[in-house]
Amino acid sequence: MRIATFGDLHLSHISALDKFKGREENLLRFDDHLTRTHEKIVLMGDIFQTDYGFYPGPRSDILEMILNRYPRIIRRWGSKSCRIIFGNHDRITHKLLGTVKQIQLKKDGWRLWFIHGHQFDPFIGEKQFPYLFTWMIGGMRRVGFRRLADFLEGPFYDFGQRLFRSLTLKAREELVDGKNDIIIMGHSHQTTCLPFGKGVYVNSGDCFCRLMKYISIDTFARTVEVRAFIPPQGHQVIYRWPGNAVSGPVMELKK
Ligand SMILES: [Mn+2]
Repeated sequence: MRIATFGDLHLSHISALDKFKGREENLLRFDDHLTRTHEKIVLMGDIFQTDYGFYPGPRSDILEMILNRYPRIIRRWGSKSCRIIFGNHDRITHKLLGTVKQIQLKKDGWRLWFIHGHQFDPFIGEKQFPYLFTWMIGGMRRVGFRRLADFLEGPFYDFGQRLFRSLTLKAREELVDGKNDIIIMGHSHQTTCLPFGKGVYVNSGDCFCRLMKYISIDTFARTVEVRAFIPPQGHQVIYRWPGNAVSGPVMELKK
């Protein structure tokens, strides 16, 4: 089975806050490509930024506004071949849309575990206080401090994720124990493909208009690739497992 996964789109309810800028066409084109080349699609969480409302915390009215901004792709994501995992920014979709915490799959003798990964982040976990921080960043964007907000959500966040490597450490523990063969996470925004033991931990990182990254898993051929989508129907391999490696120019420089 060929499975495509991606996440951390952070779709938001108004343009000023939406890093995807409401460009639904890009998502539809991306979906055309993925569904043409894969049998199953898994969305890895933080698809919806539900906590950028006027007061802190996740909000169902905000979610509804986001769903109304992206009606066609939301309809496609509701199809049988697509599953959605929730992240820390869209936990409320568990109740409201029936998204799941994780997927454990056994296919062609391979054990795969899909989970957003905030559960292993010491700063977030299941706690509520990070909503306040996120909401403040949303507030900064509203009042025009976009560059400060970008810094906090970009380099500052990256630094913390690299320093603590908590998702990587969790994945390593699970893989070295031999409990899983492939672990797929999101959340860290760090594009990753790290072999541990006989398995591999992969993370496609974030996914924005200018650089739409995804993971392509083939359980029959037993390969995992981290790819960048090249519209309309192409892709570039960033990492491949087993094997290496970065191939071609590093797309991330274009970001
Ligand atoms: Mn997250």
